[in-house]
Amino acid sequence: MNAQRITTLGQFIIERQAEFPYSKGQLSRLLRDIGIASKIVNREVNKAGLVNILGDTGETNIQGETVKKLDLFANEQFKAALKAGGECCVFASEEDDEITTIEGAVSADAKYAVLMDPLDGSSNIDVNVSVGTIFSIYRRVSQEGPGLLSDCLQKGMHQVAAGYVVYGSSTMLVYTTGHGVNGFTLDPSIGEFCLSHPDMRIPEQGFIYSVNEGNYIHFPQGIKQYIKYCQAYDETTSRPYNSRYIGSMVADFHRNLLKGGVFIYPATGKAPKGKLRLGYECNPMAFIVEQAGGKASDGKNRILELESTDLHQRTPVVLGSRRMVEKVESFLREFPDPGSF
Ligand code: P6P
Repeated sequence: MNAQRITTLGQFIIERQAEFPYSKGQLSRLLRDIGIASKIVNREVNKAGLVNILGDTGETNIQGETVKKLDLFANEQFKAALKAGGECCVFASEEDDEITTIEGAVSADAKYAVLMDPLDGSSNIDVNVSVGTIFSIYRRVSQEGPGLLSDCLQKGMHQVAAGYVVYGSSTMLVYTTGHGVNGFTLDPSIGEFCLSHPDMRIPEQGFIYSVNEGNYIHFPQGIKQYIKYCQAYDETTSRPYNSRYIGSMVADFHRNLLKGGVFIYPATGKAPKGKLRLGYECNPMAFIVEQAGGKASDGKNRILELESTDLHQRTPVVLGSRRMVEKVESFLREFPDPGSF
């Protein structure tokens, strides 16, 4: 019996190297570095209950959120991998108030800026629900030497690569370099991410909506109306839809990418500009979903065209199956809130 051909992440990256005619392999090496760090983080996530990295550090990050020990561990792992890899000149993270400039010889010709949410959905860590890592990669715009904040504050349309790792029933790494989306599942027996989901496409229409309905009272009128639309009975459009919300963006996004669906985090009373961050959550996921045939907006404007003015800037977000995002946008137009969007 022919052994099924296994394509590891490393092999795939090298095979696709030709997509970057001007690159001498730096982006490939950068993606490899992220893949390696993900495997280390995965090892700790999978035994979080067994070692003393559960629970809180007692610190809070710039978001005012309690920092879980695994958050800190993941942040340090990715930062160390990027520093050692030598291809990254500046690193920005949900866990760090400011950018980390990477200096010294290794970054003499490092030409990439990396933005990252090292462990998204961390509130789920202690209850054994899937969490994830999200990364976004830009070519630097500053000239040379250590990277600058301006390298991290670029429009999402200028990303050269984006991806996520979902630490769930299996661990998967999904990424794009602007030539489609490919998914790799970690095979623990060989310690390699193996190509399992080539050329991923999100269904144009799905039947899952993902939103924290606990915030319903604070939602814009158009979002309230859309939720009622999803819950109404209509056989011709297979409604009511299923409501699925894990509270971990990577897990919610990944399910919707595979099955079709729409993820919505609108402006709320507690988060008047939305909760999710443009730089290291919405832009990378928007790049991926568009490359998979879907759509991503703030309810009106394309996410990838939003101006990035602050490292931890928040935005409302609607992303997933193209027709579902367009339906949400139509409700927001039909039921405008004064001053929203
Ligand atoms: P809420 C996790 O903290 C996160 O940043 C995303 O992963 C997730 O989608 C969202 O916040 C959940 O927020 O307010 O619904 O608990």
